[in-house]
Amino acid sequence: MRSHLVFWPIVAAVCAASCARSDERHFVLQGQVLSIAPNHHEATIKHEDIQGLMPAMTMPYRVRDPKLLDGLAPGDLIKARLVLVSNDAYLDQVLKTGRAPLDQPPAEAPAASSRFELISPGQQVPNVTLVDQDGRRREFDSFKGQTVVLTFMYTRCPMPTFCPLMDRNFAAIQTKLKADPSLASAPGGVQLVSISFDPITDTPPVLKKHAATLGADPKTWTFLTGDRDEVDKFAGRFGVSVARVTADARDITHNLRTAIIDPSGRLVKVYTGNEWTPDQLLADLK
Ligand SMILES: [Cu+2]
Repeated sequence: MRSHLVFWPIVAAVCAASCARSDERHFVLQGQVLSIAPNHHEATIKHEDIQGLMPAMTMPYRVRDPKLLDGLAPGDLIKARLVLVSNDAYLDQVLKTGRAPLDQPPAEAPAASSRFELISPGQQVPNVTLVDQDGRRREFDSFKGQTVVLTFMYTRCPMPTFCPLMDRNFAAIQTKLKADPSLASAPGGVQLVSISFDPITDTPPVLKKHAATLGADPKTWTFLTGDRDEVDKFAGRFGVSVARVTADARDITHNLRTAIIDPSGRLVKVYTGNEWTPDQLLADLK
């Protein structure tokens, strides 16, 4: 996967030919349907490289029109148009091109979530030594005394509905915290923590720049990374599954988890995926 800076010109070339609206980007997705959500709003697709966007990976894709997934079943091969807008991504023009037997998942590479024991609400979150956006060593335990809202991300994530959405949600939470003194005065205050599971790219200077781009106030919102295996292990205990399936260590397939941790360091709640909103999380904080 290339950085945004590198793939923008490619995208611009693709868009010049095909973009209906200036803020839309279109890509060709080809792959195999692994599963379809019962409401037909989402399908998990194992897809080939998406030229100019991301390497081959398996992940869920939404459709705006559930009828597009009618008649499809796991195993079907499809070709579709992937539409990216500034804060959304969805498939349209879904075409079935064939069928193939489903691969069994490789037994030697279980998902991180099954390799690490999940922490349950009420349990103590384990400590881990990380490094912050200023390059300082940071124990996760040092956030004790504050209510922590924690998420996992990486800065090169190309899907607007994944990591960039977590960033936008955290930015919205930061704004609302500042506007609502009752929240800011919660015991110890509220600390936002974003941990990158891509330490190869997300060095402290990269995280610092990313934080500045998002308008993150270093007093309220900390960016961390660390040893890759340590981060995977820590993230895995919240249910984050990170897979690096290709030879290029920077290619990452992952899911999303966001957690609230109380000032004593106990897990309060874990949000799955990208379905939660800043308002829901703030209501839970209260
Ligand atoms: Cu991501």
